[in-house]
Amino acid sequence: KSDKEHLKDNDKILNLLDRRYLNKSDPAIVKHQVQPTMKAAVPQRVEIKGNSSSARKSSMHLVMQVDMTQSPRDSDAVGQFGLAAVVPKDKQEEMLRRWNEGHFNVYLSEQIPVDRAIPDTRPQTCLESLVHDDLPTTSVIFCFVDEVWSTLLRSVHSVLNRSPPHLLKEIILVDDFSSKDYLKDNLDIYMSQFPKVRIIRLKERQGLIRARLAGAAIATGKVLTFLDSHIECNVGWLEPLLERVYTDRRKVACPVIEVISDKDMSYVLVDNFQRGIFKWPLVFGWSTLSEEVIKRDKMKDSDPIRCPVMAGGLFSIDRQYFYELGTYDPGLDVWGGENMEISFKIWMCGGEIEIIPCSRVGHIFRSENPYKFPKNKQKTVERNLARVAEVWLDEYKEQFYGHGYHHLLDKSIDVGNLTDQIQLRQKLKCKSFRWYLENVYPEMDAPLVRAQGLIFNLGARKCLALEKGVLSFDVCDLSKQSQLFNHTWMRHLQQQQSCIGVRERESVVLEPCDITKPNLRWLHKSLILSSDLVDHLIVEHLPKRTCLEAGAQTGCLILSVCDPGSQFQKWQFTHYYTQ
Ligand code: LR7
Ligand code: MN
Repeated sequence: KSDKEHLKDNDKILNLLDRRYLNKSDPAIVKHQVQPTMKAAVPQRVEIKGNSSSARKSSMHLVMQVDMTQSPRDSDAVGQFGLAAVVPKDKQEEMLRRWNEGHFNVYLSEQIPVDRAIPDTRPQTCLESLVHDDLPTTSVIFCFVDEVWSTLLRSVHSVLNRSPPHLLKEIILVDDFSSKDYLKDNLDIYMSQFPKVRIIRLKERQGLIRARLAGAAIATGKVLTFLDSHIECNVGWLEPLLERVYTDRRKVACPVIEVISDKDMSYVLVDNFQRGIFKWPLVFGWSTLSEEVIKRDKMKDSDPIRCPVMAGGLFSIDRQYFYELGTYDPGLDVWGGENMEISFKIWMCGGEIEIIPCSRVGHIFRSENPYKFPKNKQKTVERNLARVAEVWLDEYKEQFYGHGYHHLLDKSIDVGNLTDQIQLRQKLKCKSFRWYLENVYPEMDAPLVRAQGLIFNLGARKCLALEKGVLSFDVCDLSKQSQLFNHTWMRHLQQQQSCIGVRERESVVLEPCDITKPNLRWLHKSLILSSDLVDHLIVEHLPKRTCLEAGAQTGCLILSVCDPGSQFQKWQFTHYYTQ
């Protein structure tokens, strides 16, 4: 898109803002500052001379090694140094009562200093890593809805205290229409001591995706850094992220996400060599790199780790590149799926996602969302994922729907208009999902069908054949095209464009395949055990269990009440790709 078009998009996003608050947040006079007890160590300069291997000629320096909270104001405070905090017996009740305000130990969080020290968990090798002197500036964007006061403050303080001032252009707080009073005037007053903090408020609940976009729309830093609003940035967290973006603007850099315990608020370091992955149906997860890969690539624990997908909440991206990529799909609502969307988009359209082990940020993982979804949570997330699948997964979208999301096709749920997203993908000339799987995530198990080959009937002791539009049985022969079928992710029994289906509850028919039609879907599993033994073919959409049967006399296909003992109802493919 041209710059003009970007501006138009941004205007749309800015219209979501509650303009009453826009000027209020402008830099105010510094009233009082949190008193540092120790100055940040002056970064040591290192001149890069002659033919350095570095692509750029500018000089480099070591990353900040100490921050002012390393030696905190109150070393005896609760939770200081990231240690576990204990709730006194007489406060247990209060603790439990307040838990649901944030679905973590809100009581303890309040006792802990907003600028507590946490252990520096960077691997040893990070001590030697250099960053350029002329790194780009960043705008840090926090969006939140009804965030707990103490954690929001601790998040902001951790950025202010542990980011080199010249790299931190601003901190943008985007209030996604919170209902809590303390997030209104009190927040404005508190933050007015920090000229770099800007607050914007949305006039309606938009969800984290459009809230982040509103923050991005007013950001002025060269790099956008998105963070969740219940985090603590660790020492030297920022420079390694910016360094990566600086070396290549198409690199999207994520910190290692460490754990702030929801129970005792302790800072827990996580294992090395973790990367972000997904499983069907687009479920995010972590996976440790294998020993072989680490050995093969001679990886140090400080080396960037390529990630098929990012967790979603914490990353730095070149601002202009973010807009070139078309930002997020603004049609995604509230929460969920946007991490898949941006990850596929980045990789398939020429970028890269990396975890940078020298950058570490703690995050409070909560068992439940502490805010309400305007509509049902499951439906919201499903709809978001369906948008992502429709735009990015190509032929693999059947795998998504096939892993428990068939119903999204049936009820013809409204995923909204996708034209812009599909056009964007074409305009950016993004690669296929198959390319992504082969090149970025080859470990992913992604067979295009569930089972394939001959379909052998145990009673008839013959194989199913489809000749001239008629189904029959024949002596099994792998070389005959007419006997080769797929059991697809849409649970179709399919040969080319033809699918075996059920009409009027009783007859077996052939129809053109159509993923939206439930009468073409067959469950393939054993009736007796709940294990994954494959034998019966059960009509999926009928309320009473109805099975596909080889008619003993007639030699054709019939439908019968499922019977675990009937051999004529048992079917076996020659090849199964999944259990
Ligand atoms: O409607 C909303 N409006 C908001 O502003 C809903 C949420 N939000 C804010 C919220 O206050 C928070 O600051 O958005 C941020 C993220 O929401 P969380 O903290 O409830 O999300 P999460 O930590 O449970 O989930 C992860 O997945 C989300 C999927 O949409 C987002 O990408 C989150 O940013 C992401 N968090 C992380 O990546 C941190 C590590 C978790 C893991 C794995
Ligand atoms: Mn979170």
